[in-house]
Amino acid sequence: MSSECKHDLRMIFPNFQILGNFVSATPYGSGHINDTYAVSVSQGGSSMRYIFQRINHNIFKNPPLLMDNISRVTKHIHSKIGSDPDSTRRALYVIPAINGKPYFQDPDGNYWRAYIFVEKAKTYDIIETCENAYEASKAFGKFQGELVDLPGSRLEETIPNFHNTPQRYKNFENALKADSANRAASAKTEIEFALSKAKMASKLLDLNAAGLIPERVTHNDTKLNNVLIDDASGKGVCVIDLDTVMPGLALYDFGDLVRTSTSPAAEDEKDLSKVRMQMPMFEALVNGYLDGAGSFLVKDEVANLAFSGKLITYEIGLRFLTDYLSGDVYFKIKREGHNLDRCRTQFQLVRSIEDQEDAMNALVAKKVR
Ligand code: ADP
Ligand code: GN1
Ligand code: MG
Repeated sequence: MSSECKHDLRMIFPNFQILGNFVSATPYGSGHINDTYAVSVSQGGSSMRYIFQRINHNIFKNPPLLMDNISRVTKHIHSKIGSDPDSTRRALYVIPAINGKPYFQDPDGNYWRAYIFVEKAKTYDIIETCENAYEASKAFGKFQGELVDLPGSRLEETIPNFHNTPQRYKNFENALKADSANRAASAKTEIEFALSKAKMASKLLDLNAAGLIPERVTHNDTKLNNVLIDDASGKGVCVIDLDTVMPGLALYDFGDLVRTSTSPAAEDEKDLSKVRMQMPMFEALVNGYLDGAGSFLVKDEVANLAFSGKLITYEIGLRFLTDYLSGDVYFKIKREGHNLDRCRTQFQLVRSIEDQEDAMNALVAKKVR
């Protein structure tokens, strides 16, 4: 087993329908949830890579149902792409296990899946250019559009209430009350900020309950590093990380794009003066999203594009704060106080969005006039 790998991928590999010999495995990417590996395989004299992932089953309680969602979604998108020679780069392609299932369960109870590795493309942890913002947003908008006619029953909710902000707020209140890791005293400013913004938590759910914005099939985790950008063309090539594709609101997806693609700072940046909502990036996101999703969006979705950015940034900030208060039980961390650092950038970005919200709304209104 490679010394950097927590798991023995050589033992997992033969359980999937891949012809060829295992060569090596290395931990890959910067996701906060699953264990991801790039696996090199020798096939007919050339080297091929695959993505292997151990699904985090503490977080996703029912991996077989989750993989059923992903199989349905990827097959549907592939049926639209058709025989394009680049098809296995344009949508994730699930490699079946030897037993025909879209996953393999190892003797320790871990669930594994394998995807074709999308080569000649990369993910960005920090936004670099307006073009990338435009392309990422267009790709996620298009992804939502491709799933408008997904046949069959409602997708399984892989994490119930995932973007239910009032519920996320309650979870924060409970963690604060319990203060199980004895950390509340070290997060006073952030706790006060979280409490002061509670009022906005229910706005999108209220609009949904009033019949003004519809439930759709949405991605729900549209952070910038969940879309692959083509190295040569700079175009969005493939939407990845489909664990949370399920019923949701379109604005959850746009909001998370604003959260992750308008600030020039890392999600865990310690220097908060670097964190800010940049209007040219927001404009690129709006343009990309309207070009990608465009025609199916209703009036109240468009009118809340800027607000969704503020709300989702607040919501993820609440989740980081909750996890910090609970002793880091959810998000992977690399240093002490990591979740508090992440929370601080989110709340700083909420402030920056608030400062510019009128201008953001005016920009959107001008586009759709
Ligand atoms: P997590 O849920 O932990 O965020 P992801 O599914 O987003 O896991 O995968 C982590 C990283 O692995 C991604 O950000 C991306 O860089 C890379 N990755 C995932 N799937 C593929 C793929 N099929 N081809 C190339 N890279 C991929
Ligand atoms: C997680 O899996 P990843 O790293 O793409 C999280 C998102 C958060 C994000 C914050 C299933 O996303 O909801 O917004 O971290 N995914 C899950 O960076 O909780
Ligand atoms: Mg991810």
